[in-house]
Amino acid sequence: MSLENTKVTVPESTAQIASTREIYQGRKVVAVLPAYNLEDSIAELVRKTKNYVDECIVVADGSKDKTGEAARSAGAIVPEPENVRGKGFAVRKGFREALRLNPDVVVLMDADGQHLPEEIPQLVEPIISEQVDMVVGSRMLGTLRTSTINKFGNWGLKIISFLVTWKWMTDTETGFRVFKPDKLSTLNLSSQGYEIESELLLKALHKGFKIKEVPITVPFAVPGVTVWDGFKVGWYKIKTGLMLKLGLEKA
Ligand SMILES: Nc1nc2c(ncn2[C@@H]2O[C@H](COP(=O)(O)OP(=O)(O)OP(=O)(O)O)[C@@H](O)[C@H]2O)c(=O)[nH]1
Ligand SMILES: [Mg+2]
Repeated sequence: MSLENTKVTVPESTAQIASTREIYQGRKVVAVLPAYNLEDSIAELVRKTKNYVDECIVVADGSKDKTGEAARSAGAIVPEPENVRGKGFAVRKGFREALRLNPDVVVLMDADGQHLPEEIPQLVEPIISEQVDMVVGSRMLGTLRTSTINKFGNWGLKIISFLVTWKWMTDTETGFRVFKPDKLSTLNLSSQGYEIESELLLKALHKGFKIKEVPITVPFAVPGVTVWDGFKVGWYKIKTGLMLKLGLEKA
């Protein structure tokens, strides 16, 4: 073998990753990824995500396949999965696990490939440089790829959110969000299913979090939520929005 062939070259992407991470200024960034039946793709996503965070927590609860094992062997922290379904349950469990690690920043990201790990730094940046409390990855400011019915549903949910909060957000249903841990830990969260996105936003707004929206790219559509899920989320927003206003629900 010639020396030429054994020469180690640093791939440009590695150098780029290192320079992107300079944005963190040494802060500890922990990601939480709820993952349901993703055993074929989760390892690759964990490897990519670990380029941009210090720890990657995969919550595989409810999965019928080997998502947890696959994530763990790729280097993720996987809290022992329970046989409980629901994105909200998984997200809350992931947050509890993340907060135990004393992070400076907590990233919440979908694990089905619809969120790009390489976009994590641009969502973390406002937490560090602008001292905001929560960053919301907006598919409407960036690129949204989902079914027409889901796009329609997203609009409806956005309008309901506006009516109950009187604050205009371009994307109220996104699952890509970044938090300051000391703020996140004050939220009283109890959602079991897809209402978790609404609960996080309604309660953060109610508590007066400083929030910034940043464009994100959704590279492809993956069937996830159903029309029925959309109705349940809409009803949750109306109910919780009013209860928060009347002081009957703790933010
Ligand atoms: N552990 C766990 N994760 C879940 C569960 N339900 C959804 N997830 C994960 O939560 C993330 C978002 O769920 P999706 O079903 O894709 O919902 P969505 O992206 O809001 O909906 P679409 O716009 O239709 O893709 C994905 O990473 C899922 O794997 C669940 O019951 N348990
Ligand atoms: Mg999805």
